[in-house]
Formats: sequence, C-alpha cells, structure tokens
Amino acid sequence: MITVLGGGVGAARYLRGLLQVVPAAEVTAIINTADDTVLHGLSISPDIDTVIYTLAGAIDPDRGWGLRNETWRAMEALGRFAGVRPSGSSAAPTWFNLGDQDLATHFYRTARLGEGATLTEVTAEIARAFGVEITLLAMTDQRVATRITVRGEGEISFQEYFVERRHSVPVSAVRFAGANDATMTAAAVRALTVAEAVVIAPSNPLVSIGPFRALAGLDELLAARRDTVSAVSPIVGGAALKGPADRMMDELGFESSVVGVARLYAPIASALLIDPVDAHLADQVEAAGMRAVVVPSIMSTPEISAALARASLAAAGARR
Ligand code: FO1
Repeated sequence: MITVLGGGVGAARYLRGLLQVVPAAEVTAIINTADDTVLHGLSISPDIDTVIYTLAGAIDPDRGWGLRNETWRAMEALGRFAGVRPSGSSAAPTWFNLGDQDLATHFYRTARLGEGATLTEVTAEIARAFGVEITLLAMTDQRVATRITVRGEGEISFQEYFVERRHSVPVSAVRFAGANDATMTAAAVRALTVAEAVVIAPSNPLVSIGPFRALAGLDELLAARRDTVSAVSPIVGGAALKGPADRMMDELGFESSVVGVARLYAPIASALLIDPVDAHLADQVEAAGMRAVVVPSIMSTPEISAALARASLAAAGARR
C-alpha cells in the first residue's frame, strides 16, 4: 500500500498521476481538513472535495475547485438577502461560491455528520458516490481549524484569508486551533504505519501539511520510517505551483525555495523531489538533510505526472 499526505489541488493532481502507476486499491490518501469551514450551516471540506472531484474527472478544470458544468442559481438567489441582513449578521454570505451541484455534496456531508457519522465515514461515502476507488481518509475526525493572523488586521479563518481576501494580505502567523486536543484517526495511523511508502504531495508545507504535523505523533511516526518517506516540492523556481505557499513562506520567515521546503521536511522525509529548474539547489537541499531527486514536477501532462509519481515511489524505496 502507498499512503499519500496532502491538501487540495496539489494532492489531487499528484494522486491522478499516481493512479497511472499504482492500482487504486493499493492507494490511501489522507487529506488535510483544517481548511474546512461551516457556511449557511453546511459543513464544507474543500480539500477532500477537490481530491474526490478531481479523481472522479468531475472537477472544473479552470478553477481547480468545484464541479464542472456548474450552475450558480442558489448563489444568485442569496443576493436577495444582502439588503435586509441586519448589520453584524453573517447570514447569506456570497464571498464563498457554492455551485448548485456542489451544494448537494455539502447537504449530504452535513446531514450525515448530524446523524453522528464521522468525517472519515462520510468522506468514504462521498468518494464512493463519485466512483473514486482509492481509500480516502480525513486527517482527523475532530475539528482543527487553520487561523491566519493578517498583519494590521488580526486573526481570521483560513477561507476568509484564502477566498475572501484572495490570499493577497500579509500573514504574520498561522496556528491550528484544536490541534492539541485532536488525534489522527486510527485508520490514518494504520495507513501511515503499514504503507510500503509514504509520499508527501506537492501541497503547501505550512497550511496543508502543517496541520498534520500539529497532531500529536505524526512527526514521530514519519521520522521513525523516514527512509521510506519522500516529498514532492510544491515550490518550483521559487514560486508556488498554485496558491500562496511562496509568499506565505517568505512572510513567515522560511526561504521560499526547495531549500526552505527541505529544511521543513528533513525531520520526516528522506528525499525531496525537485524540478530541473532547481537542480542548481540540489547541494543545498542535501545540506539541509534531504536527498535531492531531480525530476520534472510541473504536472502538465499525464506522462510527466506518471513519471513524477514513479520517481517519488522509487525515492521512498517502493519497488514498482
Ligand atoms: N476558492 C476560491 O478561490 N473561491 C471560491 O469561491 C471557492 C469556493 C469553494 C467552494 C467549495 C470548495 O470545495 C472549494 C472552494 N474553493 C474556492 C477552493 C478552496 O477554498 C481553496 O482552494 C482551498 O481551501 C485551498 O486548498
């Protein structure tokens, strides 16, 4: 079994490549849940849904989130309430776009959680409904929430930062509320223990992988099997493949480069996959304590994605 840790788009695209190389029945992905939010009373798990929709071939390819051929009638209808909402009320927010079909996923998740199902159970059900065959696990079944401190403004939720502020405001701190009281699920611990190889997907090291590492035991678990853990750098040529990882690393005092990524991951992974544009930094990656594996990492074609997946498995010592 191969176990992958990651967040949204980076994990989804990496997994799509991995599935060209490894049968779905042998893949487990554990997904960040600290981006999760509640809006309109609905439980929304963006990273889990991005992975499910991508693997189902149902993702909107341009946005990278939500469903393709989506309609927005419910969002348009919400606009009616903007003029009557009392000041101080957060009812009927329209800054976070929920498509009509996407809403059905949130209705289902919210109803099942309300019936007492765990997020892990509901995630498996939603994956099955979309025909996704890998084992998909939530990072934890308890609530962990990424909180972002914006310079000059104070603390806001991850989605307020990412979507409402379009991740264009300066960040001075990040914390994972609830992480001290949360635990990895038993299924996640098992998947990380018995896997032949563990791969950290090209996700934001601070806000997609950071929440995993805030859970008790995760770093120790990976450190104990470090030789069979590889990571794919989400930073290529100093820039994030997607999202604000580069700026955020800079703002929080980490070098925004494969070297900065290597310094973060060295305690838990032995090899870092870096793109040829960063080959000149291989020595510095090694000095930071990780073996540098140079391989094209921008997953622009199925062939490149499959080759990246193969290289990440080989780097983690998997025989494929
Ligand atoms: N990202 C946006 O930039 N704008 C949106 O309105 C938005 C809505 C949305 C709805 C459901 C969903 O599953 C994801 C959504 N995303 C949206 C993406 C998402 O919030 C972020 O990409 C991730 O949280 C970062 O990994």
